[in-house]
Amino acid sequence: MSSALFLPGLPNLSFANGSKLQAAEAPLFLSTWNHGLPANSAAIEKLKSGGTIIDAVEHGVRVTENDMDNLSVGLQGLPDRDGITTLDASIMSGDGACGSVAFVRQIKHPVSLARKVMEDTPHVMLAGEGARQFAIAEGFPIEKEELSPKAAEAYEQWKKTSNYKPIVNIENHDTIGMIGVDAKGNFAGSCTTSGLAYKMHGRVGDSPIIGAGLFVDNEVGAATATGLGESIIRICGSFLIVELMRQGRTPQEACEEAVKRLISKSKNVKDIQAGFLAISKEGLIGAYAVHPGFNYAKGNFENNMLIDSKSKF
Ligand code: SD4
Repeated sequence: MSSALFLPGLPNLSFANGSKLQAAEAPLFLSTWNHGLPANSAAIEKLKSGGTIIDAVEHGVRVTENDMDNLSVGLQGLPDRDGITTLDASIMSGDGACGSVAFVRQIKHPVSLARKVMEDTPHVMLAGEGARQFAIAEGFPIEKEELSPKAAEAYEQWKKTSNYKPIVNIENHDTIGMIGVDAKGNFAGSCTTSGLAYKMHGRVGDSPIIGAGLFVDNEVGAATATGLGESIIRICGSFLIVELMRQGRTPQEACEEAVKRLISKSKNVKDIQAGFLAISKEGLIGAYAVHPGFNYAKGNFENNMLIDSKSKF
């Protein structure tokens, strides 16, 4: 028997670009890239065991933060130019509560620290040493500051040329952004990354910036982003998508418009990859990227599968 519940969504719709969107099942999670699959599974398990939607999106992406093979999320991620791994993360619920941490060191689960900022401080964002001090005060373990063997090897290679040039889909466009909705229509989202490899020390990307890497509003839906953070920040990508949905665009139309906007505000688009995911309160989903190669995981109580996003080029 089906355990999935259904949002009072719209029937299947077709759009001019040929994409077919389905009224989505709730609970439902969308997460960026291959690592979205295990993250979705953990989020679904969390809901099944009685957790809330915010518990689910936190626990989902903690799996990625823990994954030693992942070189773009968590402390095992590739370092900045100075050989230091610094992390960015955010979390948001559909009632407007949100928290984030940026440029934080030695914390294994920045998404959980972001949640503490949201719940236990009057602030939205803590950065750098202040975020680390807050983590210590909250009893988070402080990890040894050393690169994982894979990251150390990659950094040694990189130092031979010290050439910084993002490469579409290959270098490190692997942030995990997760958005989800429960059976009652409560939305939440999370986003966590070690940011661009070999970035300048102190650089912060889109992932911890509410409205850029993540935005959630129960009245409308949710959106998240992955890719070159600078290009996403410039257009307030996730906020833009949610606002376009508020004005009546479907999630797919909104993601496509955000990519169009991003392209119009960026130089050297051939070297820039960015991708967006969205869910509307009607239960529709959207996904779109600048270039081919962006995929995402869609999971509910019955299925969890990888889907290739459409792209502009
Ligand atoms: C950033 N958006 O820091 C992140 C990087 C990313 O996949 O998505 N990597 O700009």
